[in-house]
Amino acid sequence: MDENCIFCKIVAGKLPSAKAYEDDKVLVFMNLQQKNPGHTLVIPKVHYPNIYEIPDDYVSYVAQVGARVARALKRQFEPLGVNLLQNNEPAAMQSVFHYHVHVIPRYKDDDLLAIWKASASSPDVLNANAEKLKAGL
Ligand code: DGP
Repeated sequence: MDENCIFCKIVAGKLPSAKAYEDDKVLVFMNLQQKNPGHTLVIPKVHYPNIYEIPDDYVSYVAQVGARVARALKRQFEPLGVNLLQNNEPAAMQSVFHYHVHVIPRYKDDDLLAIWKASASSPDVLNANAEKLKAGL
């Protein structure tokens, strides 16, 4: 637990949250700003700041619960789509530095997450970037 972390305080019950699920490893609760109705956060109960620090098996478990949440949101809220979004560092829109996955119901023209407007890159660029990544895996 990080005593300055807002999500650790939610896990500890020191701050209120609208919980939908919890077990010994994760907590699922409503995001404060409901970008669309049902906008949910899945967090590990242990404090890890971001994807760089959380262990692989914990990432897997949070992802499994995220998948369950996505299917349940689809059934219960009947959105046209669902995004799972995980931000790391301020440049990537992270504002709370406790690992979390957003699960966001989506609707046509809801104007959220208007990203990936870039045009297609050349095969040379794609191959060079794949090689650069490969060297680090
Ligand atoms: P991110 O940008 O990925 O770090 O998103 C963090 C989200 O956390 C942000 O959309 C709002 C949400 N949030 C911040 N403080 C609280 C809180 O006290 N309660 C709840 N439920 N959500 C919070």
